[in-house]
Amino acid sequence: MVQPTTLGEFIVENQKDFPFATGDLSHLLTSIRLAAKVVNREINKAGLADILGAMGQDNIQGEAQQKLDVMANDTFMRALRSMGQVCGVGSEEEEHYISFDDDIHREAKYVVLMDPLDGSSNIDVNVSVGTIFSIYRRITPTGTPVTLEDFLQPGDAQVAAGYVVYGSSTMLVYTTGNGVNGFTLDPSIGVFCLSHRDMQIPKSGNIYSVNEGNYVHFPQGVKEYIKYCQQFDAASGRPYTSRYIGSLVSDFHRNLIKGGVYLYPTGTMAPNGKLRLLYECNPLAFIVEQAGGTATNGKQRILELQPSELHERVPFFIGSPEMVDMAHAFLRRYEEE
Ligand code: AHM
Ligand code: MG
Repeated sequence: MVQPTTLGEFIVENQKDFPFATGDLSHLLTSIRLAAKVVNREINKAGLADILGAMGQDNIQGEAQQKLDVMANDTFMRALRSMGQVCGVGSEEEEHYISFDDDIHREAKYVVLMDPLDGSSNIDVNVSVGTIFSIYRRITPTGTPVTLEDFLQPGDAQVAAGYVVYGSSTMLVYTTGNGVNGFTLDPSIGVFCLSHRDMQIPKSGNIYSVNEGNYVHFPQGVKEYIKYCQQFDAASGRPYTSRYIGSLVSDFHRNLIKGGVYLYPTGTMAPNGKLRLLYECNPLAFIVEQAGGTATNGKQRILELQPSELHERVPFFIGSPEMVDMAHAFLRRYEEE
């Protein structure tokens, strides 16, 4: 029987492709892999914990039930702190960045930005959720405490990024700038196995993903693009299909595989959109570009934006390159009028 390549083997085999590799990044990815398995286990028993909670018990272990997004944050923080490669972490769950300020971690080269449990409002209804992460080399010298400047780097400076989707199966997808690879968790042995080698997003597709409840608040160019997606045109396969889970990682993952476009534009209710540049948009933008796709704020590449704050929001257009281009054409046309 042919043995699948495991994530652990893949990380080690590909370490040589990484410039200046000392093994630190490999160790860091190993911590993320471990935390992902722990979070996966907790999410899988969330429904059961609710039943026991409703029966007056706390949860299976008899502990008070912790909110899953807090649990995911704690789990990833602990895993990232447990090894010596990370000097600080910015998280959606934390107002300020966390500095790992001790003798060992001050010497570390990397900072991590993460959304530990994206789409967590979906857990109650058994819909897939995800973790998103982004890794940078620090700018400040090693041996000193990390500063905000280390986190506010443009996405082009990322050395690695990835996501975990806790879905009908659990997958970890990541890039270190040499293409995108996906690993599916085999729950029977607790190992991520290489299942999607060198992922490429189709140049075009027939899926558009947007929260159409916000339609009346969108810029005219976005409204017109949505109408274009809905119009009949046999040659280009329209109308497109509308698919919106409301869980960014899942919506992105589907479009990456099938081809499609995801939009979270500005709106009168959300002047900068909703999604966060540093730990939602940048990592997915790095992945999509590595897979041959495009990610912009409607005008500029996401990866070129200079962040100004940790929890900054930006409008987000991501997916198959020809579809994002077409959305841009509509934005430009209606901006000019
Ligand atoms: P969260 O980080 O608070 O979970 O919010 C991000 C989520 C994304 O997963 C999803 O794409 C988006 O919010 C959905 O927002 P909306 O409900 O406005 O469509
Ligand atoms: Mg989020």
